[in-house]
Amino acid sequence: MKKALITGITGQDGSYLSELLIAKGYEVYGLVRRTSAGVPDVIENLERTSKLTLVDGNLRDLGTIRNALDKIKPDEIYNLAAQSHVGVSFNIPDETWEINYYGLGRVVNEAVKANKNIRIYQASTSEMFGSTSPPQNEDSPFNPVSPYAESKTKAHQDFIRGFRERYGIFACSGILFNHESPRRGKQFVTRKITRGLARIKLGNKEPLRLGNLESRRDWGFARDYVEAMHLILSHKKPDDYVIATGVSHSVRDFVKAAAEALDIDIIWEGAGSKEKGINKLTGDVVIEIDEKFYRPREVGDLVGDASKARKILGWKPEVSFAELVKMMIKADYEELSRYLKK
Ligand code: NAP
Ligand code: G4F
Repeated sequence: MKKALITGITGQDGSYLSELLIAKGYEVYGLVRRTSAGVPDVIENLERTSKLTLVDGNLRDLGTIRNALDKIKPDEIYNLAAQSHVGVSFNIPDETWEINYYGLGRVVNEAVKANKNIRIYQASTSEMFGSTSPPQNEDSPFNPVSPYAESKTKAHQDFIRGFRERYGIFACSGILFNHESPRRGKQFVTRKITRGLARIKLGNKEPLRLGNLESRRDWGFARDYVEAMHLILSHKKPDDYVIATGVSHSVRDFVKAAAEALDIDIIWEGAGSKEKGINKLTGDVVIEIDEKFYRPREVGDLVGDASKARKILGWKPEVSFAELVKMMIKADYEELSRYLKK
């Protein structure tokens, strides 16, 4: 039975990947750092039913990584742990570099010392393309514009591509474009919108405050994307792959689709930071712009060209943008209905 160690198991992708690897018969281990929030229910349940094993650790702490590798002796490592919020990375650049760059360095160095045949997956990102015009593929230049994107780019170049080319290590990057789900962190824009509008539909009068409505992202469904992670590590040759849907939408498009799924008709008034989204039926302001969510530097448009993954791995996305928005709205509406009724 193959053993996989997942860092970042408590995050959105960590939970879907755990479920996938367990279903494929892997022995799954997760590195978790202690936080006041504890582990999410989905991971707690998998651990309680002995489907996975959690090990204390932190990407900032070399000894904990060494101990985990010593104890588990994994065949594969999926490095999903990161300070993953782009906007926040402008406020905490050192912490971002410490986890995203040096953290990967610790994992790769220790993993290779323990087993030179180990397979390593790194959660790289479309943010690495930054200001490069879309569509972006594996040959597009990296032009990162945030501390998050810079740390991920250098981590990929030094410890994934670098180690692969210099030492023949089986190290791969999935260059994943944005992927979302009902398990998406609440501080990312899609989940913030689906929760905010669901709450408004349930009677809350507080407007939802957002930043830049014009930026465009290529949004897919997280469960489809963890399939790609596994396909990348299972291929005979280590390589890097763009994973994306090939279609981009603006944040405004996401708001419109989410509102439509809740039968809220929004009309827009004003411009720039004075713009407001108004519920046509009630006249209530439902969307306001708050400049605090603007970023010092913004990535305007990301559209991935995943033809290489399609051709070599046979991967393709299964869930469309419209289906994704509806799925997220349904989950948040149902969850908030239960919570607000208590
Ligand atoms: P996420 O929900 O924010 O999860 C991040 C995970 O990293 C959490 O489990 C977190 O643990 C863990 N973590 C943070 N700092 C750590 C540390 N010092 N030591 C150990 N664990 C630490 O992220 P996600 O959306 O699942 O994304 C997974 C990975 O893919 C990330 O590396 C992200 O940068 C990358 N990525 C994501 C997307 C996307 O659209 N989702 C696209 C491209 C790339 P806590 O629970 O303790 O906070
Ligand atoms: O949802 P976001 O915070 O995601 P972002 O910055 O694209 O990063 C996510 O995807 C990356 C892949 O490209 C991952 F690597 C990264 O780890 C993360 O998962 O913001 C999306 C867009 C941005 O342009 C942002 O400026 O939405 C805009 N936005 C507008 N209002 C907002 C808000 N973003 C957030 N988080 N909150 C807002 O109120």
